Amino acid sequence: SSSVQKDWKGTSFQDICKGKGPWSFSVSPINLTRYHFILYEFPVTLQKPPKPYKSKHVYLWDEDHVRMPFSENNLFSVNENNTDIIKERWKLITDTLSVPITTSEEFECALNKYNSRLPRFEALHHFLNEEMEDEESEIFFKLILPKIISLALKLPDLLPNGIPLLKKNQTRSLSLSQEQISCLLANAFLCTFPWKKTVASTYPGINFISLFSSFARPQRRKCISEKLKSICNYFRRVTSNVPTGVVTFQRKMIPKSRMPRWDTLDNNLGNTKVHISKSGTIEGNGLGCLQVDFANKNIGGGVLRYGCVQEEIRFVICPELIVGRLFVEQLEKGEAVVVTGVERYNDYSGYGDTFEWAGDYQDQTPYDDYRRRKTEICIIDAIRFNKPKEQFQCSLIIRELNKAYVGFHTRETGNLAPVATGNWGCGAFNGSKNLKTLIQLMACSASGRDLVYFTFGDENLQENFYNFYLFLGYNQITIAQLWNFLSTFKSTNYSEDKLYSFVQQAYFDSKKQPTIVQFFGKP
Ligand code: AR6
Repeated sequence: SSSVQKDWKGTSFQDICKGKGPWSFSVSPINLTRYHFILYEFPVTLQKPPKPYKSKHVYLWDEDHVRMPFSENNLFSVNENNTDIIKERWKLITDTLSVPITTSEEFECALNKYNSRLPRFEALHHFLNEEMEDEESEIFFKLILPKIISLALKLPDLLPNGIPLLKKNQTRSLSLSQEQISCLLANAFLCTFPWKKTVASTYPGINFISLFSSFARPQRRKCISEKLKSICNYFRRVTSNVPTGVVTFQRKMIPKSRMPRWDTLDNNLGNTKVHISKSGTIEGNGLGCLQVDFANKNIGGGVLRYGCVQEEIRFVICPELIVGRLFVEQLEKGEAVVVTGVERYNDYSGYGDTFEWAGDYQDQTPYDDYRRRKTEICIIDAIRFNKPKEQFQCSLIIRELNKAYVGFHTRETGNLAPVATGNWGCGAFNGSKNLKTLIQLMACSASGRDLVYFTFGDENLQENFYNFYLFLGYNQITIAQLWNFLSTFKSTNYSEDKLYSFVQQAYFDSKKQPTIVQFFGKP
């Protein structure tokens, strides 16, 4: 057989897609309900960008909505002739940005006219003055920046009614057009969002201040330059050709009382199909799947700083994800966000310190009936662990099971896309790969999805996880049984990387018991 050359184990990707290709899975609909906010005129029929929705209900400055830069409540105090004068900040912003900006010093100066106490833009200066060739930086100031500015200033026309916040403990969806997103990101680039005091600290924050000012070590400066190249490419693209699609952010919450009882579920784990691949990436090879983002509870994590691992890279190649930092409040346990429809604009190479922008990327993903790209991203934040054995506490295993479940579960039934994932929580967050493979397999099984797992080059994991999966299937082990074994692991002397052997041993030991009971009879 050809299995010698295969770099995957289990069911082929084609068969996981039931032979119908990756774009045949069901999508969650966009319906006008009180739980789904749609910020453009719905439904969309045109090939043109959807029109912004306008109504008489305008919410630009309150607890339940994003504080909009153009709200008349957005005031700023400026000192003129030694007296403090209160000005409308949007007026100040439009006045300031109508004057041409030709150097990065001028850019910093301009932003200081409507922001107080900004840090120095060391990283941006480095990027524009040292990393970029003179002609590239000329292109930036002559062609790209003016377009970013005029896009940003369209904000009152593109989002006239404001933006509802996706708050803690609520299941709510928000759909925006890609054009509206581009305008919000242009404002983030120009740091126009009011952020001090007015913006609660439970939101990740979207102004690019920290990206422009993170100086630190040269290695990190490099990574920020690569991020800025990607962001500039995104703005170049969306300002030369307005994208016509839409994107949905769905915040999902399942209360504890409605979470699965992991100790009673009798789903057979062998019934979940798995495709385990040592090569490939979630975003590159998990086409059409529910693609997991290894997130921070502040979505995007360090994307606007020097962070440069899985989540940050994903946000940089698909910059529309960054807009979520404006309205997605910090994730709690039992909460996840699913984003549908973002486009990929950038190619990349490397990872972490070696991350580099590798040019423009033309996304070929087809649209769904609602004009979203058929790309679904499941944002779930694992727990960060310090000591390896910590994570085997029952309450923490349950926390991670519930987190994955809320991300994977949907009310839709049948034809669900498989989950495309990998070593969730096992890099920056120090989790155990062996445990996280099983947690994600159990969550897939409970939510009726197959599993596509990228081990990111870990050959042993591909081998061992697959063999363990075969063991589960062969012995018809259920979620509840596996849960019981996992819950006893913490009190053993096994080291964390011997989890699979421990469970196998425990299973065989448990099989021996009935024989002993039969032999001695019941007391
Ligand atoms: N596809 C598949 N697997 C990948 C990919 C990819 N594109 N990229 C990385 N991996 P990590 P965490 C594998 O550290 O531990 C961020 O700052 C690779 O084996 O990004 O959950 C967030 O904002 C890698 O070691 O996720 C959080 O703050 C492993 O996945 C924090 O990191 C874990 O990737 C989350 O850390």
